[in-house]
Amino acid sequence: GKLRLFSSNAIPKSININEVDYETNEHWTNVTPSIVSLTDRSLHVHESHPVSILREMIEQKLNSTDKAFNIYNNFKPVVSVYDNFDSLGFPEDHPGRSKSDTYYVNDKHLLRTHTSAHEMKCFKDIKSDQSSSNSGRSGFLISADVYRRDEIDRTHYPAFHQMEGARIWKREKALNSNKEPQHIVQLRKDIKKLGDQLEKEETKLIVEDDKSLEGNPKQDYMTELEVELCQQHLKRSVELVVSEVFNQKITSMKNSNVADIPKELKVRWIKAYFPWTAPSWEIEVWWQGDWLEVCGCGLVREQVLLNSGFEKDSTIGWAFGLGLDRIAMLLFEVPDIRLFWTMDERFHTQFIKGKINPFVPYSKYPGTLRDVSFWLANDDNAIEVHENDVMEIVRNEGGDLVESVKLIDEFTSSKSGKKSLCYRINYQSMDRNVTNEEINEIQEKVRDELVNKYNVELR
Ligand code: FA5
Ligand code: MG
Repeated sequence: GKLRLFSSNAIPKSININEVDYETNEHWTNVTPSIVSLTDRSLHVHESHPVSILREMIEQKLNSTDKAFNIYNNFKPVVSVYDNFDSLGFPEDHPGRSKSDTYYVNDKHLLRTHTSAHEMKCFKDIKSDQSSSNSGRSGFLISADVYRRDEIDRTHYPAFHQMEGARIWKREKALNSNKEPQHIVQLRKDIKKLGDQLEKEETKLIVEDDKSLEGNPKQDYMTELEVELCQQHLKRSVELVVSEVFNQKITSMKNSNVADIPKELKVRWIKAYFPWTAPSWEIEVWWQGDWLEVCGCGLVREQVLLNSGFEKDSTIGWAFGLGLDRIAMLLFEVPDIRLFWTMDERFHTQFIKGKINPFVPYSKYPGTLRDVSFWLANDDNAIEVHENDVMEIVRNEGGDLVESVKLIDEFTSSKSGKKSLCYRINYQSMDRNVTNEEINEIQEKVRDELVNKYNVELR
């Protein structure tokens, strides 16, 4: 859905985020006060927050065998355009870069859209540990809040959480042809350890894996054997995370005598594309009748390793990026992603560090529907904008009272050639009753803003 924009609203000269002042840029700045207010919450490090409980569970599992991973949980959300996109080889015209999908602070800074923005920094840390012969670790886990302009509903929120993981191996040339190089020997050992751990879980994974690399080619600098082993290590590591998390859920269901306990865990590997990994995959988990997209991953492109200071041909490795919120919603039976951001104690007091228990709704408040219909301007000076811009107005005025926004009617008048749109907004609070007066006031502001920013003609 595209709408037409006339004037852009006034933006302040500078914006303060996490105690830093950023100069704004009239062509780029599109962060809003309601988004900025999320940037200092750091929910993923609040001990008893579901997202944090999940994060710790995964960190512990992955570091349980050989403590290979450095852990980073305190990176701030404003990053450079270079770190978020360029360093990872995103082409200039990649849609992820557009203002309709990404929150820009100015032309050089944005709210990270993924935790991959910190890969280079963390690879550099490993490299400098190696150089100082601080034996060091060979991987990292980064958890953080990430931001994307998106629609609003029960499972979509403009902020969510990811965990990035990576492992590398230093390559060694074989000393003689009878012996495999040390890193191959090491990889085989590491894979075996993961396999042994997976075997121990009570509910075993049933894995569907199309291993063909057709349309998902390997990098030239790696041998076929390296690709095969690195891929196995990556997939077994991600499977271990999935297995751990879902087995803990199944155990907690057994303890509370839930009837509908799954007897097996189906997962599937699908080919994917990311600019900084090759080959690349995504994993999905079958849960209560749906495939849940959990994680994207792949073998790290050598260019990223070179950008991070590793010598040519010296290193191979993998990376993954896992979405935490949807898994946390499922583990803790949280019906609406906005609950993670509520300030209501009745939500937060229900959870404790290290434990999975289902959320008990503390009360249900009715929603209130309001429609807004308008004619779009039909003028040569109009500027095209994305439907997300409309979502933004509603979100700005209504904040977390907005449960959903749906386009319910759309037609073009045969007489005037003008287009009419009707959006239905559901106002609903997770934690209190909202009054009609309050909603009318918000709805009035939404209508005003639509006129101010888009020059629409209200119906
Ligand atoms: C990425 O963000 C890549 N950075 C992942 C990656 C890392 C690939 C390292 C390769 C190497 P993607 O946009 O698919 O990819 O998001 C990754 C995961 O985040 C998804 O699988 C999903 O679980 C979660 N996710 C994505 N968008 C949302 C959203 N709007 N709300 C909640 N979770 C989301
Ligand atoms: Mg995806």
